[in-house]
Amino acid sequence: MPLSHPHTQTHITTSTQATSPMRNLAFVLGLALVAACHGCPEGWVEVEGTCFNLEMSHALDWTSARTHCQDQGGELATIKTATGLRMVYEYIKTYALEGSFWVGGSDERVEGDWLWVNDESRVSMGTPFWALHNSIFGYQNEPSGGSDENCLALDESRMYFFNDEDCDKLYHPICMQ
Ligand SMILES: [Ca+2]
Ligand SMILES: [Ca+2]
Repeated sequence: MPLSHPHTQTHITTSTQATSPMRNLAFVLGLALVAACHGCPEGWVEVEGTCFNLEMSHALDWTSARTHCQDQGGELATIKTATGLRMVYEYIKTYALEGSFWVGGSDERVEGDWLWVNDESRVSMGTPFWALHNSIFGYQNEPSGGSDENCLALDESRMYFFNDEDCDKLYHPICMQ
């Protein structure tokens, strides 16, 4: 009877069950959705501590969109950080929402002086907020509409970056509370 070397008596452990990548993905998405809903009413999404509602059932001109939000005790949304804009973009893409959105920025009072209507603070200009457009001077940031475009939209055709638009266009309000 041959003696076996003690070091050869290794126990082969059975390989652990391969975890499904799809299951992992579902788990991560589930966490993200739970996080998105935390602290906000159902159907609203938390963006940097504020609850936003992207109102897909309404398409209104900017002034009516603002009134609609105020009627719910809120205001058209303010987006002051790149992170906040990114979160709204991710939400739009995650839920495959279509159309452009009104947010609470305006230069109606003084052309070119963009203010958030909620607190009258200045809207940050340039990248990374405002969309690019091709002009005779090459690519430049919006706004480019002058006195014809005085309301702030997240423009579907511009990857949801900021664009000044004609306030009479009918877009979905993004309300905040
Ligand atoms: Ca303007
Ligand atoms: Ca424009």
